[in-house]
Amino acid sequence: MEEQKKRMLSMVQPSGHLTLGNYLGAIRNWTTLQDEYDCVFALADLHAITVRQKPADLRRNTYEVLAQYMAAGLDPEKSVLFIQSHVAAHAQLAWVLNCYTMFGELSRMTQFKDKSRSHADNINAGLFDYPVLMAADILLYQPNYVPVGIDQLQHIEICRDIAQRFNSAYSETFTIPEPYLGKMGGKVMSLSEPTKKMSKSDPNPNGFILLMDKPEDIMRKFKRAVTDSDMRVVCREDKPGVSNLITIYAQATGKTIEEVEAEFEGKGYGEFKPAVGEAVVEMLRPIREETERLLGDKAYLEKVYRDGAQKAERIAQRTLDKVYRKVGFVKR
Ligand code: ATP
Ligand code: LTN
Repeated sequence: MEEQKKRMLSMVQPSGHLTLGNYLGAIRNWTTLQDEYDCVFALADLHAITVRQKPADLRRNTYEVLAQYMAAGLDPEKSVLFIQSHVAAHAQLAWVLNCYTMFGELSRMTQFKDKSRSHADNINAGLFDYPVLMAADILLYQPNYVPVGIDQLQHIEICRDIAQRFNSAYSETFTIPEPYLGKMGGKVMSLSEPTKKMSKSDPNPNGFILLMDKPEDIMRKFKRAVTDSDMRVVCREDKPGVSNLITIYAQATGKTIEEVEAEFEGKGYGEFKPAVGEAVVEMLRPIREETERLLGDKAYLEKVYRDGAQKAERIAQRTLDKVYRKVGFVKR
């Protein structure tokens, strides 16, 4: 008997251009999982509007991120690729789950606290409710694993709590998902403030590398990256800037941390930083070129997201029907 593959699901918000952090922390790991798992990957546009988006930018970024998913190696023949707002069940299940989520637990979410600080003029209910929509995204597809970066672990935890609460109030309804962390790249740090994560919504563009950045911009940002005055290329807790660059270089070249340290033993940052820049330029070049090619073929991108939505809807609707039945809604 053929063993059924385990399922994986993850999403990225099309709230800006993707960074090296999104790539190393998320998408690159996903591409290696496609054969082993039954994979579902989506663009979380419903989540993106929890902070203000210009409509034209949101639309363009959604196409761009879809193209980048594919350019990075996600294959629509193997994985389900779709746009969250195309599958109504996400918003529908989120409403039901809202009624099984406590105000107190949502108040403790660090992302909510951080974003309330950075968007103090727009602390809307969607921002507060974000983890519940994310729980719906996940639970609809009954995945075993959710590959994310470290920053999202708290949201996976609350998703598990909500699922368990629902399962014990009714009967087994949801698979309880596990987070899945890649070996490296769990957290790529900002180049300008290496104690903060690299983030596409950082107002300082020197802090992040975008997948679409031009080679000369990538080189400049790495040359300017914040390090320290001790010139040794070693990975150590009190050297967050250098440690971050070593990890990035290791990932771009496939070397281990020890190999990188040995390679730059006795050499200073003047040699190390441009080497990191070049390695990243070469890693990203094919992705940038393929993204540009795909963006020129809108008809193909549209076919991919339409087919994806159809497949996703079939899975999601089955779970939503079950939930509606269990809570006591009358069948239409
Ligand atoms: P924003 O800055 O708008 O909050 P973001 O850049 O943090 O966005 P998300 O869309 O929230 O990106 O995240 C998409 C995926 O990329 C998630 O799985 C997240 O954990 C991962 N990720 C984001 N930034 C990093 C990072 N610096 N290092 C590792 N993984 C990251
Ligand atoms: N909150 C996530 C994006 C996201 C997600 C999801 C990730 C939305 N829904 C479901 C995994 C599963 C983020 O900002 N990284």
